[in-house]
Amino acid sequence: MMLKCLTMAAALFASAAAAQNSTRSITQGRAQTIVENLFKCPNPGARNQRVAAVGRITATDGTVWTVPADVEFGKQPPAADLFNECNRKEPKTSAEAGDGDAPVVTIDPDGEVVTAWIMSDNYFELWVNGKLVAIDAIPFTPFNSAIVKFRVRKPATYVFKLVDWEEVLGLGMEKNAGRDWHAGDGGLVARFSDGTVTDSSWKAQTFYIAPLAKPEDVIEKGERHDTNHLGRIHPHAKMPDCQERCFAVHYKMPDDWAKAGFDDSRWPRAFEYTDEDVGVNGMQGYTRFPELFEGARWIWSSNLVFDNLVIARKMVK
Ligand SMILES: [Ca+2]
Ligand SMILES: [Ca+2]
Ligand SMILES: [Ca+2]
Repeated sequence: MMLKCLTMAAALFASAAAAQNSTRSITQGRAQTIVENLFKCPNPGARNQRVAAVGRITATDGTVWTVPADVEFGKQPPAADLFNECNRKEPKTSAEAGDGDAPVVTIDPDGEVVTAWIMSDNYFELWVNGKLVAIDAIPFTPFNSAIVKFRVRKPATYVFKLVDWEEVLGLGMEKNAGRDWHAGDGGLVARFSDGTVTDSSWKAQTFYIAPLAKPEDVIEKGERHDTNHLGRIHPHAKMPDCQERCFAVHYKMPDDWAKAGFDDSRWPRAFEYTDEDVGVNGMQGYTRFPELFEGARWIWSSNLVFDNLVIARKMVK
């Protein structure tokens, strides 16, 4: 009897913990700015410059969230540039780009060296087996791309933390397409020299969803945080007109999300997107180098517009 009680208690505790992970936390309105701008572009001639601010907002359940995300930007040097107008690194071809003088980050001294070419809308961090390997050089815009090298033993787990940055903190909106209140969109494309490419074989989970007319627009199906009925890409995504009164839904990231041992088996698969879905005009860090990204697909969670903080994971053999 005692054993049975203990087993039941353990089962209850486990299900409570599982429920906790997928419990939504709801905020409404604009966050308070805590960092005015993470990044200042040293080239005034670079196009499409936006302020990369960070905010803080308290949810109805008392949880305090950092928006658009807690990031490591500035805590170590950024990744080497493939293309970066702010650093006037603008090679015209893959041959001219070379290897970008990227340093090799060692995870395993007896491992193989892997090179990665990465472009994200807007911000990425690359973690390999739980170790931070690369930080995007530009958190919001101009759009840039990176060359990253690391030494690792296989199998290894590649993990991206991805942020679709925002101008209206806490609400996932920006000035765009002639509108003051426009929901921006995300995207990641990467190819690795070991043959790994971003595609739907990756897992992708979303942790911050906005702007929403109502929190119920996020429908939970197991570990899916589904907003597909709102439209998944521009121009099909429905722009809510709630503006300052819009809601956001947040989920706590599991503590070990970057680690190889984290169980992502119940996470949704990554969704693939086309160049047109993402809108690659103006993304020369990608369009100039078709050879470097050959075979790689743009990926994100199921909603390219409303999902603003995404973790993408892939175990590589
Ligand atoms: Ca970037
Ligand atoms: Ca967005
Ligand atoms: Ca974006």
